[in-house]
Amino acid sequence: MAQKTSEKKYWARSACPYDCPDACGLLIETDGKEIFCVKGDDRHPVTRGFICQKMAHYEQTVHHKDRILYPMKRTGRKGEGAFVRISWDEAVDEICTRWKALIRDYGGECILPYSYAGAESLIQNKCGEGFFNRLGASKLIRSICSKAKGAGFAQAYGDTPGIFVNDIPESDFILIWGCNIKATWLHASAKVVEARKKGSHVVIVDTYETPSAPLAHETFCVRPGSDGALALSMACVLKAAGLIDRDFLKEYAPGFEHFLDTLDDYTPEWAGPVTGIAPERIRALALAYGRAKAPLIIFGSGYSRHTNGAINTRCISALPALTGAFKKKGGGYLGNINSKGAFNTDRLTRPDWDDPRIRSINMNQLGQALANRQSPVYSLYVYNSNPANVAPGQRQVLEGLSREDLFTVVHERFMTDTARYADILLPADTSVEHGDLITPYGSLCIQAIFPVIRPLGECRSNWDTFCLLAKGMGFKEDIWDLSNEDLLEEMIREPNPWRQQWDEESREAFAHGMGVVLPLPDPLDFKTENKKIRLYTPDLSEPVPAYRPNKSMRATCLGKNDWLALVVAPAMETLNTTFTEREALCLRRGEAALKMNLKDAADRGIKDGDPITVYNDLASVSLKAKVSEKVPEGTVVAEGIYPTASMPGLFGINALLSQDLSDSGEAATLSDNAVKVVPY
Ligand SMILES: Nc1nc2c(c(=O)[nH]1)N[C@H]1C(S)=C(S)[C@@H](COP(=O)(O)OP(=O)(O)OC[C@H]3O[C@@H](n4cnc5c(=O)[nH]c(N)nc54)[C@H](O)[C@@H]3O)O[C@H]1N2
Ligand SMILES: Nc1nc2c(c(=O)[nH]1)N[C@H]1C(S)=C(S)[C@@H](COP(=O)(O)OP(=O)(O)OC[C@H]3O[C@@H](n4cnc5c(=O)[nH]c(N)nc54)[C@H](O)[C@@H]3O)O[C@H]1N2
Ligand code: SF4
Ligand SMILES: [Mo]
Repeated sequence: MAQKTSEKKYWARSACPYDCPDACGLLIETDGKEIFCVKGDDRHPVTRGFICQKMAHYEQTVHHKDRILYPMKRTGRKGEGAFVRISWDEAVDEICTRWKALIRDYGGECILPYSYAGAESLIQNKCGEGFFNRLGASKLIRSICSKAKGAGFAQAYGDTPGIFVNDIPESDFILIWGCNIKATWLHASAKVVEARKKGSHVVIVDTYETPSAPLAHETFCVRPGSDGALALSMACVLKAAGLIDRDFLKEYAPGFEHFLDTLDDYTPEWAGPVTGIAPERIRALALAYGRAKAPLIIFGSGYSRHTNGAINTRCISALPALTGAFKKKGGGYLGNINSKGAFNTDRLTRPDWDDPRIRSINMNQLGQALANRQSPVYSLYVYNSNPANVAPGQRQVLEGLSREDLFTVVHERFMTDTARYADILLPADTSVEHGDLITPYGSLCIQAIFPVIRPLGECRSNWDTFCLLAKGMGFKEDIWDLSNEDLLEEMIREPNPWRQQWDEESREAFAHGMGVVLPLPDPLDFKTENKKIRLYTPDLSEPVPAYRPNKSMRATCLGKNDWLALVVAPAMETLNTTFTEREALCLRRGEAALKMNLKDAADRGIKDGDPITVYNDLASVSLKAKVSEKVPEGTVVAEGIYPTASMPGLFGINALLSQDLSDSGEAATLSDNAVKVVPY
């Protein structure tokens, strides 16, 4: 990096656009051409000047030697990664010529877009949906992350967001459920630390003792997917101890008696063997929760990535209703936030161009979709995602991506596993090279970001790329003439009822790129049709929250055979496969490993550090064993996602994950798989 004189440098305001609930405010040192240094924006109302290790050296990502800077065309085998540089004109011409022929011969449905939250910022995240609706392509059901949790919340609370993250310290009892909060929600974890200093009691419910464990007084390790049983058993204890707030329920949860009537069977003695937690601990947890003044549950999504993820969400989220926890500041729940309503996203997703006759394909079943010979996918366009690595059923995904008759286009910043399979590779820019809107899923603090530097090489934002492709396809609508920055300006200018509640000062601050908190809803204004919590919903197949065992529980059969329940969890140093270009972070993360209990390892003749084979009916994966008392018997944990080339065998951990979907929400069931483990 060239040395610049300090007079030419200045600090530009920005925010983190990655798939993380925090959406930290950033200050970027730049000369307008390069970025030199990144730090937290201390004027950001939520994230207040500190950021994680991943973004602390964002300049190393932006100016990484491996950035894809030009369009390229494949010269080698699919998957090999050999490409030659071409121009944008050639790239667009080739894509559009192929697509026009495919649409003529097979219809638009043979083209499939694939994207998730590589950029979580609103424009880059959503704009492809409008383009592909216009194209008449197959629709993608984007449910790899938290849609089971979303479906469970929708059934119980609608869009009720819960408390503001800055109010965590108001709670005197915090239950962190299925979330490695220190890794994945840094600023909520900082607030938990603050709460603890003020005397709050902190408990974690997870499948193993995560790196967040030191934040809590106690961790409860549940058998994967048994959370519904734990929650219902807590409810049973609350009822028996007279800790149910019936006045609250009468006012806010009509029909609640039907739910209360089912609770007596869920005793801690029943839940003990199901959850793996001793009955007396369940009883103590329930009593402490029920006696707290403002108990708070912080929801991750980990517990919901199971075949019973949605109903378990209903079970857990019933607890704050039973105790009337919403009445006290800091009480209730956190984890159902959506700030995207602050903008009109229709202009990005274009529901008016959506043809309901066109099929939808679930992103968690990409392998199956690419193997379907009845109505084949002949072209795949990937942006904002790395499905070769992150999607379940990796073996079938890679087989599909290898198909010679599949025309694959990948718009990427780095040579990911997926990019290696591209026929045409397009260069994507980073968040300092374009403007966008930051609408986090962890707080209601939104922000507009503006370009800090010009795009490097010939990189283009997602929006600018779709505009080029639209022109190549001959689309005539005026919208394709808007630049990324024009579109941003229009979206900021467009009136919106939520943002209109701001005073003039907030509006000004927002227009100037500051993070500004949206007006917070009244915690008792439940965002359902009748404004009530739904503990009893006769029109659902499960009218009240109930315990339904998940798939891995049935396979492992409560530890009676040698199957183990496989949980996939996030790594502290990386964000899914984002940031895996950063050598220092990867070194800190270490090699791919499977965490397993001492006894499970000994039973199989495995010692810490041994090479092992982990397998099921889907695939066989080579890993290192990390023997640890932090993982309970019967459960094994794989933290992080590793580039397949770095794995000792042919596949990564996702080859062991099935393409099964959750009970509601059509979500991934990433942590609901059983495996056998043997020495290599
Ligand atoms: N450093 C870092 N930050 C990230 C990410 C990352 O990969 N790394 N990922 C980002 C993404 S995509 C997301 S969605 C967010 C939020 O990610 P979330 O999924 O909401 O939260 P995590 O912290 O990943 O929660 C996963 C935890 O759930 C646990 N778990 C799995 N199954 C069960 C179960 O059955 N019961 C219970 N109680 N626990 C279970 C796992 O052991 C793990 O500790 O984080 C984002 N932030
Ligand atoms: N084993 C295992 N599997 C998992 C998970 C896990 O914890 N363990 N987590 C699951 C979860 S919660 C999720 S959300 C998914 C995440 O799956 P993905 O959303 O696919 O996440 P990433 O692997 O981070 O890939 C995002 C890609 O987008 C690219 N990108 C970033 N910005 C832009 C941009 O502006 N334009 C374009 N075109 N590309 C951009 C990045 O370079 C990166 O390669 O993975 C799921 N799979
Ligand atoms: S990844 Fe998350 S914690 Fe790190 S800077 Fe971005 S928003 Fe903040
Ligand atoms: Mo996610």
